Amino acid sequence: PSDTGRVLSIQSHTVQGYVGNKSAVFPLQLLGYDVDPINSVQFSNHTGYPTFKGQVLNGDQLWDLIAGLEANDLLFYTHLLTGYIGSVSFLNTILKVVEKLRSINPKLTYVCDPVMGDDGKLYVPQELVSVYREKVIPVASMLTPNQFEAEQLTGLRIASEHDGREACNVLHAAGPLKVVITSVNMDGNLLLIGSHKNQEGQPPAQFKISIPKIPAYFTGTGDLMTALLLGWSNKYPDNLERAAELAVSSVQALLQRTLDDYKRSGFDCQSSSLEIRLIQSHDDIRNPEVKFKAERY
Ligand code: ATP
Ligand code: PLP
Ligand code: PXL
Repeated sequence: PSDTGRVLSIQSHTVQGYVGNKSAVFPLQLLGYDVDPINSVQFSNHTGYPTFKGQVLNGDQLWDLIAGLEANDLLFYTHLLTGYIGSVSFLNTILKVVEKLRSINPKLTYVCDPVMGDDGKLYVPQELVSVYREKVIPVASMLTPNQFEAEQLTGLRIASEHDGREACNVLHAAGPLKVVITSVNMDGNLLLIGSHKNQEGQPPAQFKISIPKIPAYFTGTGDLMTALLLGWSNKYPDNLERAAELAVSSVQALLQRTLDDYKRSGFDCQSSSLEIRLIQSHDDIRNPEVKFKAERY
């Protein structure tokens, strides 16, 4: 429990636009963290554009960077953050990284966004699902799946709030003390469901935050959300509700600014995914006004 930390963030880099490390590093720095990014890919832009170019880091190349840090005694981290991972071999190397970092700091917090898909569709190879389920979830401290990912990991269908809470229970049983299902579609709106297992043998403290759905599609918001949840839950280690309120409030202020900005320029916001106005939202990240409140179950 501390106000700051040193985060190793293994995520995508895009030259243009904000996904992966581009949407996680700046906010964490604004919240006072030292962030060391490893870029799992370097692409021209995110993959939702008509085309993209660039390079993919493989597991051996990731391990090479870790070995370089270790050789200079530079492997002390308080947090590891991972997002979109495209292959089983890279994910297996991440598991080696977790083990290595914990051998140096047994208290390392591993925040895992198990990015696999959305809206009923996988966008990673099917084999990744079982690696996440069997090997990654057990070593994660905090997990931030969306509805589809929570379903993939638990085998449950999430059709109600009750199902969402049950999925959190199943995920806790596999390891992580903190679980946030970042969005569940409910009657056209979004619901965030949070769950914090404080004490062994006790049921977890659970809550929800209702979020009106903005009629547009954004890219990189999941990565931003997980980074903010890491940042705030480290500052409020016993209050996941508070951390989630702060994170959601920042994201919503940023999305509103993004939408307003596109509209001002006469852009048709339904026609394609919007690039978030991350830098312009620095005040909303540093000092969010809490407009979205958690309701306890
Ligand atoms: P991942 O695949 O990285 O696990 P995800 O699919 O949950 O993430 P998003 O669906 O982008 O990521 O949602 C992350 C957060 O962004 C949500 O909790 C919500 O607060 C916000 N958000 C995203 N899109 C919208 C939208 N159209 N309207 C309102 N809020 C949104
Ligand atoms: N589409 C593709 C092809 C992706 O690789 C990703 C990666 O995470 C996404 C969509 C998801 O973006 P988000 O994290 O905003 O849900
Ligand atoms: O936001 C997730 C993400 C991560 N990495 C790359 C992406 C995306 C979303 O499109 O293209 C390369």
